[in-house]
Amino acid sequence: MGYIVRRTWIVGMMSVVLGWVAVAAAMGHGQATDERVVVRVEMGEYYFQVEGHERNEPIVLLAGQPYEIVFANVGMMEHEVLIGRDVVVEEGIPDGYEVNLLDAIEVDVVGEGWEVGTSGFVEVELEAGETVVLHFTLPDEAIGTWEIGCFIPGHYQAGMLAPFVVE
Ligand SMILES: [Cu+2]
Repeated sequence: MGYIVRRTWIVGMMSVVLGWVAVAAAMGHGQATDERVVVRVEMGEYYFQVEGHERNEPIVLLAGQPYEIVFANVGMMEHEVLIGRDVVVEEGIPDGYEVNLLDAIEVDVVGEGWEVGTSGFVEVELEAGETVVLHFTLPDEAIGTWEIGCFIPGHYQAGMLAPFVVE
């Protein structure tokens, strides 16, 4: 397989997720649609970039909207994707987030003729040239400003991060 998914399994988290989904479905969303919206995020040295936007510009998603997020490493080096808040610093080096946005959300990893559903999704690692496709819907509880970052040593410090906004 072309990438590694690191996950933690949290007992009881599924009921929380199902609760969020029920609330999101009941409330409805002004701009969200039932159609899965495709967003391609390219990664390189040292940036995240959505088509039609500048490098490391904020990435904005809607709560309640089903998404297909395509992460494509178009760079020359390995990169990783984490989305969260509160950077963890280990011995002076940034090393991930205290809180991870997708940790309590059902995420389907799609590709190569197979599909995996998981919760407790923390991180994607992509070698140069690799792509991964994720399906997920963010709940209203996710509304706010997060950050997407790469914590391969030196990359975050080189500026490989961007605001990740859920509206
Ligand atoms: Cu990187």
